[in-house]
Amino acid sequence: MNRTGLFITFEGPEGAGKSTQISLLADVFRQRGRAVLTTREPGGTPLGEELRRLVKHFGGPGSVAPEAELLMFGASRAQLVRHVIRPHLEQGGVVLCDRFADSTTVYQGLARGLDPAFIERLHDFTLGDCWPDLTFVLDVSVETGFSRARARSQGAPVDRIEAEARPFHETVRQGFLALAERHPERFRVLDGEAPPAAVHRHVLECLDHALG
Ligand code: Z5A
Repeated sequence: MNRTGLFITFEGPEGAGKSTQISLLADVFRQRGRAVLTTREPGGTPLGEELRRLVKHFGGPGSVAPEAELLMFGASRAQLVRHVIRPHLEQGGVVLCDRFADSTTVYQGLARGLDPAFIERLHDFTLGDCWPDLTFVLDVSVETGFSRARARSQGAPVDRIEAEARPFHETVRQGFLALAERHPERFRVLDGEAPPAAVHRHVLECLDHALG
């Protein structure tokens, strides 16, 4: 892929503050005169948004098989990469994405227990070489994530995945930390429990350091 842009993703447990930080960072890039595109997974394209609704809220008869869930996330990502992310990067723009392939590695691989080797092959198929340049993991405890999410939804879990039990979300948190440790060149782990302005400052410090 011939690209001159910058691709940054934000990951972490639910309620970690990803959307908040993406919005703050997008403003900084705009002030610096960069063409910024913010997007999210699942979603970010008309097809992806349909898949998002299904994968989060499917309420028809029968549960969603983990294998089907994995492929829905993969389908949404394949579409997003080809129709949105790659074209913007090829034009030299900045892409800020709320979750990406690492969420699949952690949620479907570690927490759902699907075959990690197959997930790697799925990443090859859906992304090719379109991996992020930098990935921030905003680390928060499961309690903090739950209480932020529940405050927003006035007490009720808002989707199928959020409604999973506490050990599932603990596995997710530990999974992101382990992944970051395995790939220190791409990942930066930040304390997502700090106030939003402090997290934002750390994001900018990491970014300025990474970009020289
Ligand atoms: N999923 C998957 O299983 N496999 C995949 O491949 C992908 C995703 C891509 C998507 O749900 C679900 O799909 C997700 C993973 C799964 N399920 N779970 N769990 P989503 O997109 O609806 O939700 P989310 O990604 O989990 O994010 P979120 O809950 O919307 O939260 P957030 O974007 O990280 O946080 P926020 O919206 O910026 O902040 C949440 C609240 O906390 C809000 O009221 C803020 O004002 C507040 N906040 C933010 N930062 C702070 C700080 N620093 N201090 C205090 N309060 C804060």
